[in-house]
Amino acid sequence: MIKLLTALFAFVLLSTGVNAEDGHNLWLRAKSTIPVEVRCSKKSPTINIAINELKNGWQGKAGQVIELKILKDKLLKEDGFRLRENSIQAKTDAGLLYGAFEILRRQQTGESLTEEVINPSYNLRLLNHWDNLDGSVERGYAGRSIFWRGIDSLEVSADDINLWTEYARANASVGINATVLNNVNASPTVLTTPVLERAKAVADVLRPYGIKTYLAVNFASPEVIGGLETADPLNPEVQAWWKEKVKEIYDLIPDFGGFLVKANSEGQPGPQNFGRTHADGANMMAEALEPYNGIVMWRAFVYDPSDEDRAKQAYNEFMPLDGQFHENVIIQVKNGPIDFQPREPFSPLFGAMKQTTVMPELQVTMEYLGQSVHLVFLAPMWEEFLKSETRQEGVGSTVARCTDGSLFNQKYSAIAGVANIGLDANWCGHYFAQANWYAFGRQAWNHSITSARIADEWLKLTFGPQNSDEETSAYDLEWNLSFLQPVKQMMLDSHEATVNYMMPLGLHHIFSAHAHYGPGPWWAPDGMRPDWTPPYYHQADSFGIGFDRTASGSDAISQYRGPLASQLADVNTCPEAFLLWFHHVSWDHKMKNGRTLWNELCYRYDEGVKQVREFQRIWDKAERFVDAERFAAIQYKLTKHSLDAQEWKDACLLYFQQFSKQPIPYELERPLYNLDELLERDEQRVRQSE
Ligand code: GCW
Repeated sequence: MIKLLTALFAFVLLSTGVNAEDGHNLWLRAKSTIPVEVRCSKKSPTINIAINELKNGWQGKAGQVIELKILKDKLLKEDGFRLRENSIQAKTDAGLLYGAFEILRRQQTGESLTEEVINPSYNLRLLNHWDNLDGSVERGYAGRSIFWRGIDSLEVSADDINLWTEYARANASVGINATVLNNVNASPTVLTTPVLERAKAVADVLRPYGIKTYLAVNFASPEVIGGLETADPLNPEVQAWWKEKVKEIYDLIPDFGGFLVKANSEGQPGPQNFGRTHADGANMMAEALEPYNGIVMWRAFVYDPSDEDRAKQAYNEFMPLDGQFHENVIIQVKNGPIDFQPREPFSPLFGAMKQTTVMPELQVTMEYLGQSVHLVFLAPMWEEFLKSETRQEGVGSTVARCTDGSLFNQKYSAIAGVANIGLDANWCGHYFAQANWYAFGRQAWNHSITSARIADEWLKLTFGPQNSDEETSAYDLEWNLSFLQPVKQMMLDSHEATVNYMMPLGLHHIFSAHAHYGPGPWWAPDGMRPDWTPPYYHQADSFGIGFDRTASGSDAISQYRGPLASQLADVNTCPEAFLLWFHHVSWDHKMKNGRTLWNELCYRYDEGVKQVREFQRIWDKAERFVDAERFAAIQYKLTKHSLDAQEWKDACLLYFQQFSKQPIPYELERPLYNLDELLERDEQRVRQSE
């Protein structure tokens, strides 16, 4: 009987090629491997890891000898490497590790290996964890923190070490080399000695994987935990306090990276509390860190409930300070001028601050994109952003080139992603959200890589057949055609689909309440800050819809460079994807395809819903290629995703229809909900969350 069962089991395995998986191995699933000999004359913990990865993952020629070599080479940047058939050469140990992961990825994805030099686009490729010391994660949708579980629970367990090692390995495999362990809404407690000791334990695990540790700090720390009467950056006692604290950190973590600071933003303390500027505050910290080569990443995410358009405020605040920051200060700017919306134009600070190092901040966790429920591949959104033409230094001065050091003379170049990682077995809440962690790493390493290539790699590594036997080549072919191609297309379409059913044509921030999940174009409780309510952003009225950011409105367009500004300012040349971001447009405005704005809006929302229904179909057809566990979980989420898309469409169209007073084009599907029902449902949700 047992024999029979085993045979049956083996048959099922062979015929489907899929084992049950919980996703914990990410894109690093175990593969059948082939022996290889790896040589290196230098020894180090990092090189050991590289050697072991090659030995445990080799799928190239049997019996091949690979040589790892450290050498000086003008063509190689710090973490870069040169690949040859029989060797990996690099300037640093980490470079060898990245080279090892590159070879293995190519073997597993079937990409060829020619001799080439591969350098990273940014020196600093970091994750920002919004993890609180109590173990909760702000805007986290994948369980609790992997680093913290409360200040009464700071001892380090063997499980911690295992998990941090897996985390480090996953990051190194995509080139991420830095991490901020805690929330930008930082508790001052993070700088107390017991907490720093736990940070040291994390740093010790991450170090061999080439990853440096950073902390987010609270500007008021000298007052709150240091017992000083002030945190004024120009006060000598405050300066001495920071120097002392920095020394304590470096005694524990000799390669500590530096600080990330959210100051004078959303209620956080900052130098302005003492009548000082952001430059005064950042420079004071930079001076403390400078002797150790540490850096300060100072966030530009600032806005107040004033009469000024929120989209303009970061630029207004920071542009006058250009040139005043120390060399080891980097201004961290969110990709768009508002806040990680499904689609935003790039922030005008990119390329404009020419004497200051500026780094993009992307959000990997999907606060505004369906969280861990919707299936959204973010690479196309980031690709669009990185390729945006700022026109600051003529054609070709894309955001990528304005930040990677190729246009401006800068010592550091950096890019950050707000992590989507938690204690969930699959790390990210949604299996497809793993692709966004992967994509962030790949784009930070190579900002010119296409989203299609990233999706291709990720799908092969995450869902591909694990067995490379000759006999299974028919299966591989089938897999390529019937799984890889359609599922890849689904990923590539998923961001645009989300924009369609949530906020097409430049609409933004029309979420209900502070959960930032469901639709709430109506949401504006009495007494709420207007810039936290959707009507502030969509401005719908009987004439039309959209935020007038031209010279007759808030004039935010003037913050963009000449030729781009004039293109955006003209309603006829402004890209339609940003139409309602920059213009208040009449319901009857003629779109490029001849439809009226109202009709086009209806078509877009409808299209978004149809796209998600198509994703369900694609996934159902993929069933035979995926293990039951992952298949069912994704299928389940897609059902909810579809329902949500429908709700978004009905809520927005029925609400805006009160202003347009026009019918939804009759050829389109009718709403399935009515507005009162949706309002009632929303109210209930808001009440529950309070
Ligand atoms: O996107 C908003 C979030 C806040 C976040 C803030 C920020 C960490 O809603 O939760 O706070 O941005 O980026 O500082």
